[in-house]
Amino acid sequence: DLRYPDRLNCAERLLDATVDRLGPERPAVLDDTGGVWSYGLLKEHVDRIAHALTEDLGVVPGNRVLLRGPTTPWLAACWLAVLKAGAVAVTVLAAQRPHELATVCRIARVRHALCDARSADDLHAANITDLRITLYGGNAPDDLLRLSANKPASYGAVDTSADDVALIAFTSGTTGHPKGCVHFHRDVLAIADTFSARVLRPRPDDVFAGSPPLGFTYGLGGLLVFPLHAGASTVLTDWGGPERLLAAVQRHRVSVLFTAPTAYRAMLGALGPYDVSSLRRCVSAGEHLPADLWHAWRRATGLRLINGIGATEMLHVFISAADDRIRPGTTGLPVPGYEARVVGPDGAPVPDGCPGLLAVRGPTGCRYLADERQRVYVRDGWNLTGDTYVREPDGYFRYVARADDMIVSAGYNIAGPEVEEALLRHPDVLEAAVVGRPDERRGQIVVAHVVLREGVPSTAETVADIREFTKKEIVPYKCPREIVFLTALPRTPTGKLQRFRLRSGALQ
Ligand code: 3SK
Repeated sequence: DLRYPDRLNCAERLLDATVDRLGPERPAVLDDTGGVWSYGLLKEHVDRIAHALTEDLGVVPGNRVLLRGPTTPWLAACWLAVLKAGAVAVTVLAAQRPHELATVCRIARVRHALCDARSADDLHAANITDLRITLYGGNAPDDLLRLSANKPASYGAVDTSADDVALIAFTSGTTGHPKGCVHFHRDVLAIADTFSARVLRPRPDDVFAGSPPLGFTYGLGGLLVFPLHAGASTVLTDWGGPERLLAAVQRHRVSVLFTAPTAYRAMLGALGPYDVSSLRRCVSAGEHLPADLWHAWRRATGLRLINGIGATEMLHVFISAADDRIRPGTTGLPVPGYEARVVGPDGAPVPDGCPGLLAVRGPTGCRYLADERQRVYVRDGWNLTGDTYVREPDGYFRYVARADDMIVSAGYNIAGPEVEEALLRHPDVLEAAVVGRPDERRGQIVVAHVVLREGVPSTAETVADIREFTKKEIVPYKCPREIVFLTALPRTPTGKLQRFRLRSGALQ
């Protein structure tokens, strides 16, 4: 039942209600140094910080508060405290640069910033007027954790409305133009009551971990909201490559893993020495999951990856499947609570089996902050995510490409991801990204950008070999006309491919 009471503070529901239900002793948050906070201790820290925010920093309900720092238990505590105090959390990635931070603060009218002392330089360098910056985790006398240490251990959450704004999340901007997405208190609970409760189905004895940062709603949901909602534990630490994540899985006996296809591929190459037998749920989202990777993970671990598509605009995942409903090569079925369909340019549904634009609606949806692009994203109540999909006759949704990643060459429509999947089957190819490049004769030509596995020479012979290989895998008109070797693909801090940088040819 997704009807919520009119008055609702989601942080209180995630934290205080869980303490009431399961008691204060259960482990809530773990860090990578062996630190464990019980639910009782997490609540104490959150409540003391909420006191300091309101009594010392002058935060009042409705204020927008920027949160910036690496993934740590303290960042999570600050997020919960801001919401308990009735203020609005504006989440950014620790990697965002001064000019991006200034843009976010301007768009979201941010008044306060809580920043990990280690990430302070860029925020100071942004030189944002009327922004009160408070650091946490440092040695300054006015450090937030010092201010909060002597505050009362209990704070009565502000009685927010279910429709009050809880957070403003910025899209990672694969196009380079950030947009702020507004989400209400009820939205935060809705993602837990839909994808988490109906597809993931976590248990209180689960231990969550993963790579997406809390500044990305994929990480916020997967590594904070879902575990707290289930009364489970979560490992909050920064992603430091496949070995670090695998070591965390082994050390904390992680059972629920959230990451993206690129990371699953990287972990496959590093799996050997690690014991990952504690894993029972592995979620893949953020990018298209190729079927060959799904099968390789299954062979290596015995586990079926739970694929999903989500969006910052929708807050979290809205198409997915678990257990016997998983069909490799597809994203899955609409998450209970959401509806999805595939439409043509006029917004009318196209027949099953035909590609079109993915349209979705449900308990969460896009509300851009003061941005004209709202009218493009939401039409007739349906959110148009910008993905090209096919709906199969039995209701499964299959990803084709991002709508603007379709390449039209000599009159043929070519989906970049299909060519990438073929390239990835070549044993020397570690990563691949395919874009269309303007061409006088053909309109566009298919250009592949390839990261080779370690030790493979980037020679003309390798190009010829990969070309020959792809010709056997896909019809020749889809095969790359040009292959460019790169040492890494350009990605946003959340790991999304920046195709616009490849299209410009600037990286060659
Ligand atoms: O892929 C995304 O952009 C995303 C965003 C929010 C939540 C989940 C996902 C996968």
